[in-house]
Amino acid sequence: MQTATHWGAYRVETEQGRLRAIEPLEGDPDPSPIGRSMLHAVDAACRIRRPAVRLGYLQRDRVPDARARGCEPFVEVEWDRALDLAAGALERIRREHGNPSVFGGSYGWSSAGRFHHAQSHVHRFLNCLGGYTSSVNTYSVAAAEVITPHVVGPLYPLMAQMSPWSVIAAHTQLFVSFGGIPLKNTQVNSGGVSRHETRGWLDTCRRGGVEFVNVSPIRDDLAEPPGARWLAARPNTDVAIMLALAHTLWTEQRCDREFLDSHCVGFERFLPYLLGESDGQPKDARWAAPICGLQAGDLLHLARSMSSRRTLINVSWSVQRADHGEQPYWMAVVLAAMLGGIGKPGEGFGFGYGAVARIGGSSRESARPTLPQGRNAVETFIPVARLTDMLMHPGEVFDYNGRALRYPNIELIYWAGGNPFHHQQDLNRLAAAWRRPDTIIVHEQFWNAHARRADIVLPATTALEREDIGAAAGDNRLLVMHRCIEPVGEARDDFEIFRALAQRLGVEPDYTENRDARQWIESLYERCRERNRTADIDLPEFATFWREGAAELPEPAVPAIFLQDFRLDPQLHPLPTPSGRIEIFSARIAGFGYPDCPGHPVWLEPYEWLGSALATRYPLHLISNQPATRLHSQLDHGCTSAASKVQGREPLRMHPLDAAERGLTDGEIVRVFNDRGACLAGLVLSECLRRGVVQLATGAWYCPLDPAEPGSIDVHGNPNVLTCDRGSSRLAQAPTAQTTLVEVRRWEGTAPPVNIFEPPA
Ligand SMILES: Nc1nc2c(c(=O)[nH]1)N[C@H]1C(S)=C(S)[C@@H](COP(=O)(O)OP(=O)(O)OC[C@H]3O[C@@H](n4cnc5c(=O)[nH]c(N)nc54)[C@H](O)[C@@H]3O)O[C@H]1N2
Ligand SMILES: Nc1nc2c(c(=O)[nH]1)N[C@H]1C(S)=C(S)[C@@H](COP(=O)(O)OP(=O)(O)OC[C@H]3O[C@@H](n4cnc5c(=O)[nH]c(N)nc54)[C@H](O)[C@@H]3O)O[C@H]1N2
Ligand SMILES: [Mo]
Repeated sequence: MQTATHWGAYRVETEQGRLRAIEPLEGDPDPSPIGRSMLHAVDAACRIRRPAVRLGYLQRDRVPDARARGCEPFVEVEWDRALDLAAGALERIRREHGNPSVFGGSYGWSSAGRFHHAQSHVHRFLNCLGGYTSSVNTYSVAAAEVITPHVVGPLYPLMAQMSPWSVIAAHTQLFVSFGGIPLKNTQVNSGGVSRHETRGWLDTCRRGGVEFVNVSPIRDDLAEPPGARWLAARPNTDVAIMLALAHTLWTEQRCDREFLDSHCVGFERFLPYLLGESDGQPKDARWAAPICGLQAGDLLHLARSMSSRRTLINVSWSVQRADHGEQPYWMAVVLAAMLGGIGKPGEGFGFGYGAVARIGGSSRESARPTLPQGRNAVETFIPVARLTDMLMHPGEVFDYNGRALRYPNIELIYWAGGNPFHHQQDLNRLAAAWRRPDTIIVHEQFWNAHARRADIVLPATTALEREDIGAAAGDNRLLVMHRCIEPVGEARDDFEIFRALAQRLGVEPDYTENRDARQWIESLYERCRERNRTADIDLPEFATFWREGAAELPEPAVPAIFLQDFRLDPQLHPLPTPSGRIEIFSARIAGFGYPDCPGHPVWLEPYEWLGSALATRYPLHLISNQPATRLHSQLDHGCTSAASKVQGREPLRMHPLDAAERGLTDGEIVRVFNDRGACLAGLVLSECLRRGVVQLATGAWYCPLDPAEPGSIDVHGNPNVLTCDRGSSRLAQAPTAQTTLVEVRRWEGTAPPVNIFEPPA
């Protein structure tokens, strides 16, 4: 038997109905160690085995107190009782407050598998009931998603067209990456990855002589190939660096002025800013050096190397997960335009090489099976990271991408397949806001912080307990996912839970279309096969696919060169921007009149950073990046993640000299804090960090010492008790997790136990 996960494909062996072994599927050159965690995680003590309802919610006729959410014991109930309660709440709240009062954004990665995709089922189910308040954009790339359509075109089509590694290996001479190419992240791909190839491609690049420059606060963001040049920049200062490079290109006549004329608009509106004619400050290397903490000479040298080699500029997704995160993406495009290599093989810009496995992979655009979600009759939405603001400020107006929107009044939250108590910034603020709605319904597999803060908890199966199809954009393989074991406890598929609710609410035929899960899987496959046939791609019929376990999609015959058509003929192949060209100045954005996102890229100080006054109190910049040992909060209780912990806490990396200044030693428990919150972590000393920067990956299950006390210290090491919940700008309102200052001190005395992996009372 086999299964597919976001971190790879695995062969599964069972014995008497229990998992015996999970091994990477043959043919994967670089499988992920995250897979090892699955074996014992699936039926760990923290697995949710039965439906459960918060005590106060069951007794709400007597004690109607939503404030007790997260602090009260749960009562296990029969499925029928739980479903009646959930259906009753959906019925009552929609009647009393209308469908916009139901929040069904349900953001999150859920599990791989095209049919049992929990978030899609939430949407489909709520659409059958007349709709819900939704969310737009992602935590991953929200600022990029909103800025790039104004500048070069919609983000996802652009990323799908980016040149594959084979082109880079053959043509690029200098690969300059802001935020590195962290191989830890290429373990993962949304929807799955059948072969991990990035490490191999980086080695091919090395053998081909590609030089790498890593502009990042952390050296091992580009550990392979070895020998990359490290420019240890202060976090959130990438735009200042890029401006200085641009200034050098211009003043040393290293610009491609022809390309700026023929393929871009608005350079003349940007130039006075670059040269300081509009504000008295030239954005030269001498100006940038003290901002970014690099030598002016290094910046001049880099600009000269970039203009004399075939250069690719890559910006990691993390770079835009920050205050004014729109700017580095815009400015990277402007810098690449000034170099003039856009559309030539191995030159120009790239977004997110190293963010996930698929970027730089070679695949032909073709259909994958997808569950139709129906139409949402409610128009109310929020930019995804404005979750807490929405709950705190119903009725308030806010800006988003040229529009004034109003936060709805939310009375019911429905969530399946995501963990806001992992992903949202400033968890203390979220915890307070979470007490406001009337009802919170969650489908979960494990008793994590999110499940513990629900009223009605419905236990969901894992992918190992159900059949499905594994397939991801950018991956050339469709995989059969077998039902390897019976559901643990009384867990049910999300689909079956919604079917039972739909039946109670009179919309079962709309939701199921009279198909069971196997019939759905077959029909999604056949629809995908049909759509591929119109593109001359042949897939086997379903029975053959199921028997053989996999189907291959063809790779493109010739690797695509990113934006080559546009380069060759911008009239015939215009970009999908207002002018059809690269917008160095955007009249549309300028027309919005946002001081935090004007008409061309600019350096704007983040609300907190190492150059701000706050750094005297909180002198360390916290990077809360993606964890190497798990997917976000998923499998934090598995062996791979557990092995990385220090005294049971999430590891916090710090430069040895910063530790010495504070009298801290490797391996001890420290308290990380700022005005928003505090957590414990286990100290790891490393010279891979720039001084003044500490790193604590996301995903340790949030475990406040006293959940009833607002702002109680998290004893496990979740960085989102420290991050700030502010939008990147009025344009994108994107999350800004990477803009965070903290201080670190020794934790005196015995550290409180981490009991989050035991089920709640
Ligand atoms: N500080 C900081 N915060 C961040 C980030 C950062 O870099 N720094 N990164 C952000 C980014 S980019 C992202 S994408 C988000 C990720 O945030 P999420 O996607 O919300 O994180 P996950 O831990 O993957 O949560 C998925 C949840 O779904 C559950 N689940 C899995 N499969 C199923 C299923 O089939 N059914 C049901 N019902 N549940 C299922 C899992 O148990 C898990 O609790 O975090 C964001 N938060
Ligand atoms: N193993 C694993 N892989 C994953 C995930 C996971 O949870 N686990 N999550 C996946 C998801 S959802 C996403 S969105 C992608 C995210 O992909 P990214 O956003 O690229 O990932 P991060 O690890 O957050 O950041 C990469 C590096 O950027 C650097 N960095 C941070 N801030 C700055 C800055 O201001 N300037 C510069 N120059 N560098 C900076 C940090 O040192 C960090 O290590 O990863 C995916 N891959
Ligand atoms: Mo993400």
